[in-house]
Amino acid sequence: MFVDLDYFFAQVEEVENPSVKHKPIIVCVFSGRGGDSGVVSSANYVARRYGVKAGMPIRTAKRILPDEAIILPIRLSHYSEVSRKIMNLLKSFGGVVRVESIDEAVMDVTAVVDGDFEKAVALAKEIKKKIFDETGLTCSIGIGPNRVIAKMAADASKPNGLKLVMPEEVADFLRNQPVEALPGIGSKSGKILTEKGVRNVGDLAKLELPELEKIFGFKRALYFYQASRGVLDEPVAEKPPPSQISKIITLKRNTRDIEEVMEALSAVVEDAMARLASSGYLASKLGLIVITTTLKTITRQTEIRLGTGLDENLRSIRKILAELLEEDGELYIRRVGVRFSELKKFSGQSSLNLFTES
Ligand code: TTP
Ligand code: MG
Ligand code: MG
Repeated sequence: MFVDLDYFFAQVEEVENPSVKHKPIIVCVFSGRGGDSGVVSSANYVARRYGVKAGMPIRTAKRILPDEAIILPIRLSHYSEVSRKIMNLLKSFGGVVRVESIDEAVMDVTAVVDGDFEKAVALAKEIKKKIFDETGLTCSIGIGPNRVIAKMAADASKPNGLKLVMPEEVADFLRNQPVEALPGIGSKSGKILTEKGVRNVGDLAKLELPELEKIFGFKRALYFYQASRGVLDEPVAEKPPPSQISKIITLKRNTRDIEEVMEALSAVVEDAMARLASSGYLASKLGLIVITTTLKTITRQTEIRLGTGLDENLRSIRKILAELLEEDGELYIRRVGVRFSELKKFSGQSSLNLFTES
């Protein structure tokens, strides 16, 4: 079973402010280099009707959207919190849950439904209702004999969809899908294939392994070979725990002004904390990463209490940074980041306090 939230970031904004519901909504990542520089992160389906999509420059989106469009800055730590809540709901239904990204998860529910696809459909309906009741968000769920088919079924059912592809329907389902619908085929591979006259998955499934290997190398060729025939049967396994979570950015200009660096770091720490929280881990070490104008990398870390809040983490980072600057009067910083490490699993209670306590 594959679960993907519909227009996730934009839908969170919509649900929290229903008055914007029927308007085009785009959530943007402003680059911080001024004006409208940056890209679209998520657009609701109203905005998509105008051709707005993720990855598009904000300027382009503004040009094609009407005046009443709602343009919002990304709130990643908030979406991560919503995501974590939803992933925990999914885990409460049993089965193996592998979180694939902030808005998608693949679940092996074979044992939960005794291998019965109709029961899986009933379970998916329950899951959709639970997510909606708890968060107000819709998602799309695909069900199939393996994860590739389940993901494609979810994509094909969007938005607010539910689609089952039975084992005996796999060949028909795949035949007429465009090759780009196959997970892992991006626009680049898609283009190479189209140029060879391979337009849909049915065409792809006619190619033999050696032929694919010449174009894509063995590993990808084998994946395309199996996936296009609907026979990819990787088991669903939970992800191994991360060993660290880090985030690094380039400063707007080179500097050794502590206030300037700390201002940039506050968003960096917040973002890393959001990812830490949504991963379900707490850190006992926090490190500062500094890349100087001479391209030297300096890392230095400190112990922190499990579950420290944003302000406290910023104080720790500031202290390390002040020491570095004091030790070396020639140090000018070009890039800066933070790293949480020595992670420990935490379970149950909300980590909301991670963002609010001081
Ligand atoms: P997706 O699931 O790819 O997209 P979506 O949820 O916005 O829309 P859909 O209904 O088609 O599933 O990505 C999940 C979130 O990840 C998305 O809301 C925003 C973020 N994202 C980006 O920031 N940049 C991107 O290029 C993409 C594709 C997604
Ligand atoms: Mg989505
Ligand atoms: Mg997704």
